[in-house]
Amino acid sequence: MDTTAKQASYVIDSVAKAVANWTVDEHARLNPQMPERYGASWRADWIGHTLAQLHMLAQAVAVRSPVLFANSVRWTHESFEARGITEADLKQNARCMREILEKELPPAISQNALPILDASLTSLPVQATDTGNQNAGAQDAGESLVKEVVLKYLTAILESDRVAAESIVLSTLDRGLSVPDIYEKILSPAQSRLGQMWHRGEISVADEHFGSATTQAVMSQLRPSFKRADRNGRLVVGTSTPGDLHEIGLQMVVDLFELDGWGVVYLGANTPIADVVELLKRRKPDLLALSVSTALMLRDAGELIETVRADHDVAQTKLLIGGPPFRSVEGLWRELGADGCALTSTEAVKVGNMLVSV
Ligand code: B12
Repeated sequence: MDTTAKQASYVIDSVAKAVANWTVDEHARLNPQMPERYGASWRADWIGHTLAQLHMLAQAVAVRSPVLFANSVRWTHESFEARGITEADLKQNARCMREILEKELPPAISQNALPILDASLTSLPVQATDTGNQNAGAQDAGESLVKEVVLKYLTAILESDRVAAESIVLSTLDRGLSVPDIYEKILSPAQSRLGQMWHRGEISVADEHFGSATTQAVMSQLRPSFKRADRNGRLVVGTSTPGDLHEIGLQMVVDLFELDGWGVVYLGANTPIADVVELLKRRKPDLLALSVSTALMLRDAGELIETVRADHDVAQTKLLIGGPPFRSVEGLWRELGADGCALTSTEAVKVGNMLVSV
């Protein structure tokens, strides 16, 4: 990561609370009918939204990506419009935020942030979204089986029926699907679909939690049917950044490395950077697989990579990165200093093998 951009990013985060309050004050001054339109919690709600935008702007500044911020703004608008919040108000809020940032930030900082904010207010072309691989597998022979199973699995989840959900997926083993197929064509698209429904306010957080817990239970039950290749002597450590609570994508990735014959040290979600480095020193893996589940974790991912690179004991560890933000912003993994990037778990194993063979 560029040092100046990174510093600007931290400054934006540190002033975010104050800027969010001033932005909402200004927004309400220009639109006195806000309390009436958005109800008793209007102020807290808009401060929450503005804060979220500022934190995302900070991440986009750190990795110097207007596309990242524009995608996030568009993504937020989709969700807010589904909840009755108008595009006009969201744009007005963004304009007020811009005004405050321009007034309050030192020019050395604002020159990193304002062009990124401005690009989102104009018609910046948006690249692919991060809604996940919902159509994975649609083109092959098992297409109709896969579609049917995803639908039945989601229905069982929405009915809170864990036993039915588990047996729907586990029975596909007898119908010829492999574990990687089940991960990529059933569980992964089902999780993405749950995310989309939650984003649009169609299901509750509880439904999403139930679905994710069920997916993890299914994955554990698939382990006895793993057909592992002979051990190849390679070792991968799988981790995510501090504060990242998503673990399903990373778990899929490391499971497929295991099937390919690799030894796996899976750290799961939310691992402190110092502890990752200490483990790398102790285990000396061939590969570090770093999962970044949302754009809000990008700067920490960059910090983790920089810390690994700065420690001469582990600096040479090959570093593979992946997760939803890399689907929508080309070249982002290079900006963070990784050696390679993959968008799915099957691709992760291919790229991982390539990285350690050179
Ligand atoms: C389940 C879920 C959660 C659960 C996670 C539970 C768990 N035990 O894992 C919980 C409730 C904790 C959660 C919280 C949040 N979430 Co969430 N979550 C999801 C959801 C619905 C599914 C994630 C998932 O399991 N996907 C399935 C896996 C298989 O897909 P994947 O992660 O993309 O992984 C694949 C690839 O990316 C790749 N990959 C992944 N890791 C790696 C690593 C390497 C090395 C490689 C090579 C490849 C690779 O391979 C995987 C397999 O193909 C997604 C929606 C979605 N579209 O994915 C939102 C989503 C990721 N969450 C989102 C958000 C915003 C949040 C919150 C900020 C919400 C909030 N306001 O609190 C918090 C953040 C909490 C935190 N600090 O981390 C957003 C991110 C948006 C963005 N622009 O960045 C999403 C996209 C939902 C949305 N509607 O906007 N979430």
